[in-house]
Amino acid sequence: MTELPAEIRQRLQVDFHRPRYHFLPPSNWMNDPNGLIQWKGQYHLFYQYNPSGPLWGNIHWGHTISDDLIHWRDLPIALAPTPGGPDETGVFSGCAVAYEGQPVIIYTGTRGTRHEIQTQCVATGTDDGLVWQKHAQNPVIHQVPPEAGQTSDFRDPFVWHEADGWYMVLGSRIKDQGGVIFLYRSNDLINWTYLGPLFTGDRRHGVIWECPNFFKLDDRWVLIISSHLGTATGTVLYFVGTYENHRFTPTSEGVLDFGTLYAPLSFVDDQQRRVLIGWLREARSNGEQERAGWSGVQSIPRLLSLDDAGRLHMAPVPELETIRGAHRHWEGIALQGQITLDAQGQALDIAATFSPQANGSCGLALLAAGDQPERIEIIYQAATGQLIVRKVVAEFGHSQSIDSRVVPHTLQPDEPLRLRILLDGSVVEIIANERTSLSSRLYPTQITHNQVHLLGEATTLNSLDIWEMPSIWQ
Ligand code: DQQ
Repeated sequence: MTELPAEIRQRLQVDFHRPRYHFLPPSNWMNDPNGLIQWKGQYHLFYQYNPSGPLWGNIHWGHTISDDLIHWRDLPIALAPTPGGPDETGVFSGCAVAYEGQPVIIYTGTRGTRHEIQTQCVATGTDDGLVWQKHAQNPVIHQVPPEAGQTSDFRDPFVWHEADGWYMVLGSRIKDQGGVIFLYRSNDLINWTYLGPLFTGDRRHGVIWECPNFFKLDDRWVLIISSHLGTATGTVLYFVGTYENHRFTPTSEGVLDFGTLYAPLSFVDDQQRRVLIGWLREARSNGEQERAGWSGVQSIPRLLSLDDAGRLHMAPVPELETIRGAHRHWEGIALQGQITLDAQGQALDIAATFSPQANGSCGLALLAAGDQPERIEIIYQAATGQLIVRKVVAEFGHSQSIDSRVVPHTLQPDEPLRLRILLDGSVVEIIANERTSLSSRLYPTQITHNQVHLLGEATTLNSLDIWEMPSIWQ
């Protein structure tokens, strides 16, 4: 008998590496978020999904729905490859919009065993958004613009509406140069006119650009791209600038996430909030993913804003606060070394504010167990202006592997360090001062590795709040 999604979730609940309050499918592989839309008041999240196993391949669109961006309900698969169709080897990433009273998905279909033929396709949903009909005229865009100098990377449509019609950006690459975003226009989402490259990168910005997002935020335009480094998936970059005559000119740029978050997708909800969700990649071998039976998690949705310096700010949606459980609070502690806190857990929401002196350092260790080395440390060093994430995991019961990530994070004079950390099984989302994001994964060897240590030298802890987080699936 086929196991129901709820039964699968129940069975895998004993796996303490599985997140409890982040979305992931009942089992198997998930990567990019797709088709984010608020339709008839409900949030729809689609996702790149392999229904046949926990590794990438056989890509469909999975589907889930929510009233609050936190609690999700599993729905049947929305899109599957059609044998002989333009998406016969994969239903790749894309977006969803509302058009003439119907929800419409625009996605990339692939053909060929290496997905080397990539075209853009359209599907229309029923009123409840549950059943999707592929358009008879698919593919609606099939030719890579000649200036690309290649014909195999051309994907991930992101569509928005302007006073004079619909616009689409597509991720691609220019041979021997780097990533490029191509721009199109349409009146009906079916017939598209090519308007030229919106923006072209160079080798510094990666070889292929995937999953573009392009939108106006306040009075500026933001372009987000996932930069594929050629061999493995890479980093998410953003550019802020102006948009005139169908060309984008950046005035500032930054890294959206220094860690495991990739292929994010954003949309505007009925509160006019720009909300972003990203795929939190695993950091373990294929064999381990197969043994676990699942792979891939979506980030907690984040609200986007810009500061005066043209930096992208991100904060978890406030809806997350409504599910917080038991709470502990500390304040006004002069830090001189490690303090083991009377707070434990592998699913926590943490908000901390520190004032380090010029030579100070401060942070937290999570998933720790007494003096054992296994843990993840999140440390700020004031002298170098660096945020350091150091992971130590036991291997084969004795030796340790150490993995450190060091990223720049400069504070203004008198600006405190503000850390928001969402710990959830093997997921660690870290956002410093709402503008430096570093998402990480750590797979503790024991369920008892759940202590929180406060770390610091020459630093005042202004405040620390820790909430235990529940499962969203009960
Ligand atoms: N994942 C999809 C592509 C996209 C990539 C395939 C980014 O559409 O470019 O699963 O992770």
